[in-house]
Amino acid sequence: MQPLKPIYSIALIGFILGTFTHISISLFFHVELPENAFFRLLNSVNMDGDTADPLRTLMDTPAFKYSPHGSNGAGVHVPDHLKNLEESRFPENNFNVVASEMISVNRTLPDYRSDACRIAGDRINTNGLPRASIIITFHNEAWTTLIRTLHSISNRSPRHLIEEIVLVDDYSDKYWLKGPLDAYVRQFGIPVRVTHLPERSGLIRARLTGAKMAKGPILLFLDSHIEVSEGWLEPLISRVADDRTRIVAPIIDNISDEDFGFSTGRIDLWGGFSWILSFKWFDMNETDAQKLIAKKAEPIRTPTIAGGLFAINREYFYEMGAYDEGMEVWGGENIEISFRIWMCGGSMEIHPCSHVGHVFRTKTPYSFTKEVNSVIRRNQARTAEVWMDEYKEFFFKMVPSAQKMEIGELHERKSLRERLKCKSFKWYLENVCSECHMPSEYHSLGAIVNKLNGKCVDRGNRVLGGPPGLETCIHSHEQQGNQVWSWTGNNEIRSQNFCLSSNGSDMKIEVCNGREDQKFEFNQKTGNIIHQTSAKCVTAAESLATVDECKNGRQDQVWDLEGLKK
Ligand code: UD2
Ligand code: MN
Repeated sequence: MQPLKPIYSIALIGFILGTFTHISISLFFHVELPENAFFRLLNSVNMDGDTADPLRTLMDTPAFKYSPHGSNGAGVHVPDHLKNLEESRFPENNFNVVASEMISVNRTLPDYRSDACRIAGDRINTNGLPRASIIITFHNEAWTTLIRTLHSISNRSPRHLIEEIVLVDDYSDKYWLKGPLDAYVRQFGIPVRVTHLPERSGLIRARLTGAKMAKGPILLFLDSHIEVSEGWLEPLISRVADDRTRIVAPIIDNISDEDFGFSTGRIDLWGGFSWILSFKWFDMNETDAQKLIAKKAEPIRTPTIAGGLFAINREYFYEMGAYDEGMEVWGGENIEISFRIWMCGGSMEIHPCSHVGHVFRTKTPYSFTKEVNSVIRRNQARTAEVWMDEYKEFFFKMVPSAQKMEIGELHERKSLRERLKCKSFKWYLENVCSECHMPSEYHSLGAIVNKLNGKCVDRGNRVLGGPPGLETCIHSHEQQGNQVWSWTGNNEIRSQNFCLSSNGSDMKIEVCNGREDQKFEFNQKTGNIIHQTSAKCVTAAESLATVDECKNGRQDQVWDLEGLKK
């Protein structure tokens, strides 16, 4: 082991003294510790028992704020002796909290904007712009991710554009998110107001509480584990200031849940939704992508937003019915606000010049009062009932259990829709979401049942490009989604983005592409499904559907299309 250089030894001693005796070591604010010194420091912390607390104390020391790990958005390598800790603490937040604790809460990030965006950003006259109240709700967020969220906002936003940061603690049970947090946030030049909710409200109601506290003319909602990058704020505010009915979201970049490396998100994506009403990214078509490349700094119109990060005019937020207070905990509110804003006269866009990183994780770490899926489904069912007209059937066919669920009073939301004179869901599908996977015209919706063996066409575990399966029909079961097909107005047989297709000798499940080999006609008299280009009939084999020459009276070529409109 090499001896420490004097400067680092001094820093280290100051560091430890600062940790345990709370002596200010502001002298060392800008000391960057080399890697081995930093690890020695971590080693010096007693790793027995509750290791979280000494590490967290460490986080509070000014020197920690300048840890070199993760600088410039890099991922971190957790040293071997911390591997067990890394693994055992992962479930706390379903991300690598040990990696997060190694990274400075003030870490640097590159400027992720394109040249065009930088030029456009410089042209925004921020003096006349309205101020935003930033609203962040959290339930048991990790200390370092929450604190880094605040530092990144404070470090990379023009101060005069922020009215305040409103933090809503949604009934966390970690003590450091109470008093220590209240004390910590006083250091920012920005007023940070913290409220601790007396009961678990869920993110939707917690955001409503935050919005009520907010004083700025613009509300800017963020998640509690994000990092903003240079120039993120100006385009969001200026677009909302130009048109108060616009909701503007940033590009959501990825902060790895494994090593906290920051990587930019794709800009050629827009937001849609699936038949089960979850948010879904869609690839931009070639023409739009070309246009985007040509006008690099232009916002992208999006039918839905991911939900966590967006700016909205505060008065407009309330005029449009804020959020549905009947929704619980998590999920569904993003699709609800998207349908509502568009159908009731507003618009939504993603600004490619605003980059905000977010820690995406594979599952939610929260305790839900009820079973998690049923909470989300209930929220989605409320959205379907209020906003989707007859198209709600797509959701209820996919998720039959939601139909029988108690979903609460809808009167208020339905009268909101009337009061705002909102357009129909069909209008939304035709004018806003025409490239989404839900057909605005369709002849049937539901199972496709064979007369001979009573089995249902199933996309189940079939691989793309493989033949469609024929399986025992499943009724009111969650897997039923695999047997829900729509014979659409343009003669596809579609299940979400999957279409039946044929080359005239067998059948395949493909991604829908609008081409002729994906077109079928249904003959209501004979019950035949006829492939248009080959004029062959869809025919049941043992466990899959194929095509064969049509013959009168062949029961394996007779089908029943559930939900056929006569
Ligand atoms: C996405 C959205 C999220 C929200 C969610 C659907 C992004 C980046 N994130 O999932 O904002 O729209 O979809 O509901 O678009 N929280 C509470 N109380 C709770 C549960 C969560 O305050 O009971 C907080 C949580 O600490 C976080 C925010 O709500 O700050 C969103 O939760 P998430 O990060 O678990 O959601 P995410 O990003 O998976
Ligand atoms: Mn999140």
